[in-house]
Amino acid sequence: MSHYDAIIVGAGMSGMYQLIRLRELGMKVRVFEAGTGVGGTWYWNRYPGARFDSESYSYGFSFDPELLQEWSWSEHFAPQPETLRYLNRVAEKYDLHRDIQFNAEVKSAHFTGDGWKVTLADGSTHEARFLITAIGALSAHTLPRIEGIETFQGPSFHTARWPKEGIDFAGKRVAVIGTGATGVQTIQEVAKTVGHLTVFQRTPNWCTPLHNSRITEEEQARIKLGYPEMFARCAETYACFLHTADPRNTFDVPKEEREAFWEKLYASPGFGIWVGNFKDSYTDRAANAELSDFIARKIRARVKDPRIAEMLIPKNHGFGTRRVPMETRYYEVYNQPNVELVDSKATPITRITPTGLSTAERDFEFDIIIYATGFDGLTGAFDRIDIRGRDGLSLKQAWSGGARTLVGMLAEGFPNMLMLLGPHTALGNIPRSIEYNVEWVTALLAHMQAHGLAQVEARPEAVEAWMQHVMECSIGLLANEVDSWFTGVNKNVEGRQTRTIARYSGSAPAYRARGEAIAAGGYAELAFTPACGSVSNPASSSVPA
Ligand code: NA7
Repeated sequence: MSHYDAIIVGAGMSGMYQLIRLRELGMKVRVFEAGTGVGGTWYWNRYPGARFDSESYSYGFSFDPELLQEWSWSEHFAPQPETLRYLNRVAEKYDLHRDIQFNAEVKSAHFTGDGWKVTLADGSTHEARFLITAIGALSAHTLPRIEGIETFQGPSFHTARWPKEGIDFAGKRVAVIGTGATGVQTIQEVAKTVGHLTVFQRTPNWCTPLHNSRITEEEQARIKLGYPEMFARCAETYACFLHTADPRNTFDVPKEEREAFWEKLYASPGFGIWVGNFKDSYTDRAANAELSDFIARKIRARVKDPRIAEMLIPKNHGFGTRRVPMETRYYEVYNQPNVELVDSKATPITRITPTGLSTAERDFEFDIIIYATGFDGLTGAFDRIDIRGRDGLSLKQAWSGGARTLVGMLAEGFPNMLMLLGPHTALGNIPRSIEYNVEWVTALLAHMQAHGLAQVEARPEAVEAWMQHVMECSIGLLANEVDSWFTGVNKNVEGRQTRTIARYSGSAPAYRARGEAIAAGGYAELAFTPACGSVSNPASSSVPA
């Protein structure tokens, strides 16, 4: 059995950055990664058309000024292969591979009383004082629960398990199941070369134009000069994007001016139309209906067949209450004669067959089936590892009524387990959250080193207070009334059928303020055990800063 100071699970952006920081503390670290390379989300999601919806330069790591100047993003919203090249460059620069074991799927992690024992799929066991999960918020992919799924004889893929060599669609009959952010990116790309495409849509989403473009030399120079200001801007906004809500309420603005504002947002690149809209867009029902009506008119203008246009306009939720897929000529795909849209709510898929699939109405034949059916979000990746804390407590069981955390990074009953993208962390522009969480965890571990502390755990009352705050932040959000991974719903997963307050919906600055307050207060919300002392009641032991 090998021994480390810390084991990090996952070599995506969070695992990579945490490894860099823990080396600076002089810790002996091992990263276990199921894939054969670094990159996490950008390693696994190789489906055609995968790309950023956040501006490339706002998404990259900010911690290394030299890297910021060295790396030149080619497009405002970079495609997946470029992002993976970027992350490989980071790994190379910091020589990360020497501490990462690839093809290493973590099956279980058990707290031993002193630290953690981790078992891999190959049966090997490894021990460490700290367990750091860097397993992503959207990484546990889910296939649909449809009978016969294993019987299809042609190639079929979940978008998050795309073959590295790619797929040729020319002349092929292709099915895409699912129309979330991933399905939309896939559909608009596959439609360019496909023989015939059939899209199975259960719930339409409100999609808006990405307006991607190449970065000119002039823009590149401006971007590189402006990094400090740009990251400062990200630090101020609600979700760390370059865009943030307009301070006005919808109906405080005269109708004509409102329409002009929406037209401008619709014609602008990126998430502005979603997160840069009037501040009551997702809390005021009438405001949301007005905005939804504007987007519906856009869809009607772009889709030639009015019947298809109506099928593509969501009727059960308002604009922005689920993740808004960003698109490039997505709606125009449905004007192609070789593309068909099937309403999977009206006629659900009943069976996957050796040659295609069946609905209650029809049998379809396909050469390729693509499952763009999403992820068991936020807690799914935790559920897939047998994590057991103090006295054998199972994390899955502890969280069966919903995850309970302190700032998304610690859980009661799981000493020395630190979560980098745990539930209830600030989401939005994910790498900005990752960098903050890594810095916070690193500062905590440095504090423990400096004070000779062996164990840390969230105090029950601190978890309770944080959970109250998470609940309060979600009050009044129209998104609470809609099924999606935002509300912890995934129809393909047992136990994920009903809506919960699954994520933190406060602002990123408010989230960081909590983190700062905990650190500045000498970590009074955490219970520590001194290095050579016996394990005492975590609720009563505490060491001042
Ligand atoms: P999403 O947004 O969860 O979308 C999954 C899609 O798959 C969605 O349209 C589902 O319909 C559909 N789905 C799932 N199961 C079925 C079955 N059985 N039949 C028909 N359709 C089905 O996942 P994405 O990968 O697109 O995006 C996830 C996040 O990754 C995204 O938000 C970005 O932040 C990055 P439903 O809506 O449930 O009716």
